[in-house]
Amino acid sequence: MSKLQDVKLNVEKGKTKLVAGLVQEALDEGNAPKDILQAMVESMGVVGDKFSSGEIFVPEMLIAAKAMAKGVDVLRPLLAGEGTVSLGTCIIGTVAGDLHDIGKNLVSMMIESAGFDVVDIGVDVPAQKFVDAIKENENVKVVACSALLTTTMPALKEAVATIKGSGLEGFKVIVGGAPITAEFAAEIGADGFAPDAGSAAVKAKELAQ
Ligand code: B1M
Repeated sequence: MSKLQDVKLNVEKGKTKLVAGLVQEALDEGNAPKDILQAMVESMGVVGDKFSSGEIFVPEMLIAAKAMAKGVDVLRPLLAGEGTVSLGTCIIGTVAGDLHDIGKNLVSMMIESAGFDVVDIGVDVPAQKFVDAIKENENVKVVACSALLTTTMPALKEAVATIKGSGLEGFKVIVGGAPITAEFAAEIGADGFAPDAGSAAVKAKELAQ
């Protein structure tokens, strides 16, 4: 079995103690960090499918997420760049009612590597907390809101409306997450949408200029 396959299987099985070491071994074998990340993202797809079919339950999903986080920790220094000039501050969070943070953390990492100072306000973030964070931080250029559940799409809409209705200016709002489409983003008044972490960083840079 290839090391990449090994990483994939152990993330799926939620082997939190093994994954970091296996990711390091996959790197040592010459696999590119982005390919290892992609393998782990695919594992989460398998985990999601198993959850949908009733083969596994929330605790198994949670432990797989923890295993992936261990692997991402090993990749972080390799995926994140060493931006020297700041493009401004990016506030990022997952909207109210939503506890998913792996995707948000990857987006945060890529936006940081694109040259922003990232202020991560976490998960289950009420709309007003995004506004408070914009007020509390200097030079905010981008506000990034993540939503991973179809049931939290209304909370994303509320977050965008609250931020836009706050009267604060000088930044753009980007949105994303598995159930979010460009159409929905436009409909709720977001300035930008990105389907994945890499394109979120490109979009943030584009909008901040
Ligand atoms: Co949940 N969960 N979960 N879950 N979970 C999903 C999302 C689900 C698709 C699984 C399934 O049924 N197949 C499903 C949602 C279905 C739907 O909405 N229609 C689901 C469900 C139902 C639930 C619960 C309701 C289950 C329950 O309790 N009965 C519950 C809700 C809890 C809550 O949030 N209130 C729940 C709980 C959990 C755990 C806590 C156990 C755990 C999360 C742990 C954590 O994040 N720390 C979990 C997990 C792990 C998953 C799956 C398996 C994996 C999510 C993930 O990390 N994916 C997921 C199934 C799946 O994704 N196939 C699932 C990998 C990640 C890299 O991808 O998050 O999509 P993603 O992020 C991508 C893009 O979306 C994008 O870039 C990222 C990287 O490229 N992106 C952005 C994300 N944010 C962005 C922001 C941007 C731009 C792009 O701009 C700002």
